[in-house]
Amino acid sequence: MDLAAQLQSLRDQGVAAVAAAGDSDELEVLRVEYLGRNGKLKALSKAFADEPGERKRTLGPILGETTEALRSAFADKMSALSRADEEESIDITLPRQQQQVRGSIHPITQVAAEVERVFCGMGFDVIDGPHIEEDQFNFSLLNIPDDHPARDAHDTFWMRHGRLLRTHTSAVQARVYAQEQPPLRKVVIGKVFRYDEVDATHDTTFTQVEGFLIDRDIHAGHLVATLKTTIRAVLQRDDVELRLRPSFFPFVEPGFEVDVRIPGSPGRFGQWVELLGCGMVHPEVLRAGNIDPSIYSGFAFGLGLERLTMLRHGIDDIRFLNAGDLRSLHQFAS
Ligand code: FA5
Repeated sequence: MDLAAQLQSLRDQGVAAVAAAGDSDELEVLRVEYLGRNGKLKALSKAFADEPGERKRTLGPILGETTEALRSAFADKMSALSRADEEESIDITLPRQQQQVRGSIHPITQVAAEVERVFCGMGFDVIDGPHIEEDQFNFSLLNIPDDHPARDAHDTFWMRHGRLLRTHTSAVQARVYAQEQPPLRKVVIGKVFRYDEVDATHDTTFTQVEGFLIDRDIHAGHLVATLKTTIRAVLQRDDVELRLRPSFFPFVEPGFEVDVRIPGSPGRFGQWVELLGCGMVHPEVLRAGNIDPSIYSGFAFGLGLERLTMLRHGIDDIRFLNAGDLRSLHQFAS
């Protein structure tokens, strides 16, 4: 076969082989075979060099075309293979990406923020206290000595060294009275723990809002006005009714329980619902904190935040709030 025919056949074979290459490894082997330093094209180029001058004029363009055809066949195949590699890196067998679920603020946290906002507006400081409390702050400094029957209503989880999970946020009152002198205006929002039977309005872990104000000439009118302002602002309605019932708490005198009702509301909230305990801080409690009750007086209250949240959103079972069911909680996303 003369050189022109050999070049022709090298071109056809090479272009076909390159087109059939399955991956870049196979292509590299072909590149060495055809275009390498000792490859087939090099061998024919040497044969071309041995041709006489006038044959070179005819064969030159054929050699050029063959070289060009092979090179561009390799270049095209190389880019086709790398495109395919990129496409393959998307694994269509993987499960589709989950839709991004946006979290939302828990309804209790939302109402807590609202309560804080209202109290800050009335000049109260927001403070905190420990969940694991000492007996003296939870009980004895609040006029509940060791043998007092009021302890029975506050059964809780006890730890060593007389520590307990606090049963009410009133413990923070005792802590503040032991450290600070009036005027005092504080609000505490935090978890409390009790051995209570769980039902639609009771849980064993719940949240209380404790507020207290100690100053000169403070009377029950200030207490009632503060409660009305707060409850109506948080529930965002002016028609909420409040009812005070005389009640006993060893750390206040007089003491009250406050029920609320939303007139015309269907179900539980059209009826009176107990929301909080309150009263004028007992002189013994002030004295235990070295605050002189002949100069200062004050009020305190402890409100169930879950119950306030239930009123705010018309939720009729407290267990809903801690059930962690996102489908229901998302209804209250703000
Ligand atoms: C107290 O805890 C007193 N420390 C409140 C207080 C503070 C009185 C300051 C006077 C002065 P009581 O046990 O009633 O009181 O609880 C207060 C409120 O917490 C209740 O009105 C209710 O709204 C809520 N609460 C009480 N027990 C539970 C419970 N098991 N689950 C959910 N909320 C509760």
